[in-house]
Amino acid sequence: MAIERTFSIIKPDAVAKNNIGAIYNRFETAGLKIIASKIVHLSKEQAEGFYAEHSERPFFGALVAFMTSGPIMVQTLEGENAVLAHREILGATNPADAAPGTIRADFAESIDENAAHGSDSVESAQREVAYFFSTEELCPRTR
Ligand code: IDP
Repeated sequence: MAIERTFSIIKPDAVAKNNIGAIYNRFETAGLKIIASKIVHLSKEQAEGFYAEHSERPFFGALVAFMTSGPIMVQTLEGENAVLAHREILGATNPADAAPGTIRADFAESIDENAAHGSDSVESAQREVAYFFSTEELCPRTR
């Protein structure tokens, strides 16, 4: 099993509903370790940059408006096969399709406001971690 890092966002809807702790509990129960964490309120430019790959999609404007509508929690998670392990506990993009017991099934209302983000590959994770955290801010577990 490879030890990987992945990037996670608790989106404005879940932060507004005070679900940060409940979602962190899901990470820790799944064996994912939080090695960096902060609360931030994205600017329009930051949100557009983060989601640049979706810039031609019809929902891009709504996605940027939502992601800048309030604070988000961003974190780097570390663990065995962390990218896939995190995506599994996150559930499908549309909460209506998300498996019971997943974060999006339990905390999200709609595909537009779906509670959380998780990197979809090791390569995406590297880019996304670096978008928010410097190397000095990452605190790997030594015990
Ligand atoms: P993911 O977050 O599950 O990786 P992506 O396809 O990368 O899904 O889409 C990024 C985000 O864009 C989604 O989490 C969701 O908030 C939003 N999104 C994706 N598809 C749609 C859609 O069809 N309508 C509205 N928003 C969407």
